[in-house]
Amino acid sequence: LRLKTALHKAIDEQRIEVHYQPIVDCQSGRMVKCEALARWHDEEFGQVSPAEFIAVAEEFGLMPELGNLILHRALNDWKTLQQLGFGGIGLSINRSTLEFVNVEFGALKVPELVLLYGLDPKLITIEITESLLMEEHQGMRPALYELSELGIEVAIDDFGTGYSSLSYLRNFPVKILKIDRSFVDTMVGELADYALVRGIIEMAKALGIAVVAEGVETEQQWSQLQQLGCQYCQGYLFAKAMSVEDLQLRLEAA
Ligand code: G
Ligand code: G
Ligand code: MN
Ligand code: NA
Repeated sequence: LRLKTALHKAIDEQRIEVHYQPIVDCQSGRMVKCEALARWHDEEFGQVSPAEFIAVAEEFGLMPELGNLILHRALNDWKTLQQLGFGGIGLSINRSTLEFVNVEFGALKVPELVLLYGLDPKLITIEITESLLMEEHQGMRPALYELSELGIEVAIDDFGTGYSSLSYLRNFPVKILKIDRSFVDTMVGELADYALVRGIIEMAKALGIAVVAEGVETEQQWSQLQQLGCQYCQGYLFAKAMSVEDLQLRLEAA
């Protein structure tokens, strides 16, 4: 597969970039953290979506290297921002199944790296998907508890799209739910989706879990989410993912 070969080369040459999308507090509208999103521009294939190249990396065993590269990039960028005086912004990092299941390369390294880069673990969030909890991989539970004991928060990404068993919200140290953007897309107008979003927010509140609404694109969505008591929003209404240089300019201008 040519894409695999190109990806392997890009990883070796460290040509995978990381962009950052702001997550804002619904009360103040201020950026409180950013989600790290991997970006790959290849000469031959052009801009390849992370959904695609991460799947390729997983299939061909390139995930440990790719995951580590992304992790180092993001933590290093955050260290730089901290040195520039922007130390209060949180960083949310996606970790895929294989990065968690393979303990040797996986989650156990995150706490060590966070400390190595001199970052406050309380500023770090690890995003995982529901399927990861459903499958009950060995080593998953201790890995998540190790994160949370250090103060790193665990977020469930794309919440509502998977096979949502609510029991894992009790059984795992989950601090944040990210409502999938497919619900936010249609919550204005579709009563069922509005009710679903409201239900998720209320349930999370009862469990002491914070909610991030993803894919917020309109003022109307934002004001409804504020009224429902959603804590955080993320989406093009606020900003798209940007390079660390652009993020720095944005922080300096604020
Ligand atoms: O940035 P974009 O919306 O195109 O991301 C598409 C998908 O790729 C999302 O599901 C996102 O979670 C995933 N993704 C982006 N960056 C990373 C990453 O660094 N690691 C993992 N595991 N997934 C990522
Ligand atoms: O699966 P995950 O939530 O990690 O992926 C986030 C993806 O959603 C990224 O690819 C990001 O670029 C995309 N995204 C973020 N905000 C918006 C938005 O407001 N609208 C749309 N359509 N996509 C968004
Ligand atoms: Mn995510
Ligand atoms: Na998501």
